[in-house]
Amino acid sequence: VKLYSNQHAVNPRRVRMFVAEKGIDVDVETVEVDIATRENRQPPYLEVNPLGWVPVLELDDGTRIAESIAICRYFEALHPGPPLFGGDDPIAAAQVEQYNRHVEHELLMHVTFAFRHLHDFWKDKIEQVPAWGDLAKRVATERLDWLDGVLDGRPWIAGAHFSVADITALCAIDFARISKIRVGEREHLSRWYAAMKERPSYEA
Ligand SMILES: N[C@@H](CCC(=O)N[C@@H](CS)C(=O)NCC(=O)O)C(=O)O
Repeated sequence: VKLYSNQHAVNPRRVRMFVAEKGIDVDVETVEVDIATRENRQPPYLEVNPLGWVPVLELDDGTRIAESIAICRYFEALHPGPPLFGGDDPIAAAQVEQYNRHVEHELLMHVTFAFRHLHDFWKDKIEQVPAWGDLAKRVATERLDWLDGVLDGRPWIAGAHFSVADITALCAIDFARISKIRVGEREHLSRWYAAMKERPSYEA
């Protein structure tokens, strides 16, 4: 299988961390796609993903999966252990889904908007709306307070067990640094972040 990826980008890292956490022994050939030169927005990459995003997983039969959580779910179905989507327990699965979506929509999305609308990397590449970036940065910072509260009294975001929600949050938080949004003194988030850094998947 091939993974169309970018080593600096946040969403491909989610997939790499997921694969590392699973300990999957699968031969994934990484194809680096250069976002800086807009390679992802031109043919032939647009045939791989007409939306121009990475990551995309391409199976040996040519099937493409072009959404990071869909890729993770594919690997989860093939390799159920350790369960990173809550496993067979309906409540645990619902909690993981809830928190992963909360982290995606409340934190990662705003971190992404802050980067896209404020950082020089995107200058002359996309239409930047700085006021949108400022607002997104403020919201992302507030969401770190929310996440600090979530982690009060529990080791991982969805509860007792490490899950894909932790991977999404870690990737969002590391990616936020480029926009000068940081964990700072938040007690529970700091403890969780230190634990995340200890995991071998952190280097993925
Ligand atoms: N929801 C998609 C989002 C993918 C996405 O935002 N990818 C970014 C990199 S992290 C990208 O390809 N950006 C290139 C661009 O905007 O041109 C997923 O999770 O797979």
